[in-house]
Amino acid sequence: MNLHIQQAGNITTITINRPQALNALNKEVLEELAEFFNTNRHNNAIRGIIVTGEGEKAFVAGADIKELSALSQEEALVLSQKGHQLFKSIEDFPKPVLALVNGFALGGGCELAMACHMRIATENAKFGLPEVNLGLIPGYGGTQRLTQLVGRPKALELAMTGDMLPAKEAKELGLVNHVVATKQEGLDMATKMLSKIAQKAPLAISELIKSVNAGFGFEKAGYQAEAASFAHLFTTKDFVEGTSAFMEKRAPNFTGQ
Ligand code: CO8
Repeated sequence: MNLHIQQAGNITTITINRPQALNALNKEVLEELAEFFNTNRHNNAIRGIIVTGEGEKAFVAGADIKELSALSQEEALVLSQKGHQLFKSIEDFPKPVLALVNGFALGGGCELAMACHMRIATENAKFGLPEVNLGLIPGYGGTQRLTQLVGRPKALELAMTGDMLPAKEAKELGLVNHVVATKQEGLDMATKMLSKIAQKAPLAISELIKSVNAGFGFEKAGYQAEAASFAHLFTTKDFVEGTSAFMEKRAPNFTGQ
């Protein structure tokens, strides 16, 4: 198991537990998350969920780059579409899902945090979509959700530069709800907020989530375009160069091929 799942009263905490790879999302993590969110959609014992990463250094440092580097275009398309479905099932989950972002939330990690309904970040958290450093673009809905959250110019700036955004700046942009000093403080705040929501009418909360999401059009072309472009880039030399450079711990030399 790559997920550590704890139940305290009616609140469930899911901790992604691959600290040796900064909690990067490999296929197993994605499958375990899908299993949890599909199985517990109608579980009345759960009234709120906290998603976090093991340790203090990373929430999730992205998709697992070693795994990505071996994928074909077809496999990348399938994985991206599966990721879209999983992240949509989190976004549409009928109970509040809150990301407690403790450190790096990069690439797929930032995309996971953005698919949650709310985000609390520790002061050391850093958000970013650095896929361009690998010759890629975000493949788990980041082009759509970052744009929804911070607007087109800032989303394009962040995704084109690959820069990391510190927690306080992320809050100023509306990417983060609250910034706290420590992970424990974040857990306390998240628990308090979810406990308050748990006292409201559950059907009203689920209809609220449904209504807010209905305005954002998952069925529109953006997600499909993202998956197609993401997969197309797997056929390029720059993708091979970008992922090789990461694994060899050196700067990439891109040629536009
Ligand atoms: N995947 C796999 N392993 C990783 C990842 C990752 N994303 N991030 C870190 N690791 C590993 C490192 O390789 C290293 O392993 P080892 O000790 O065996 O060398 C270990 O974690 C610790 O990392 P570092 O030594 O690099 O730690 P630093 O403190 O020096 O740096 C950083 C921390 C800045 C976070 C750095 O690790 C980094 O840049 N990581 C990659 C970030 C990134 O590019 N993320 C985006 C990935 S692409 C993506 O998410 C696409 C999403 C869409 C997917 C759709 C799928 C179809």
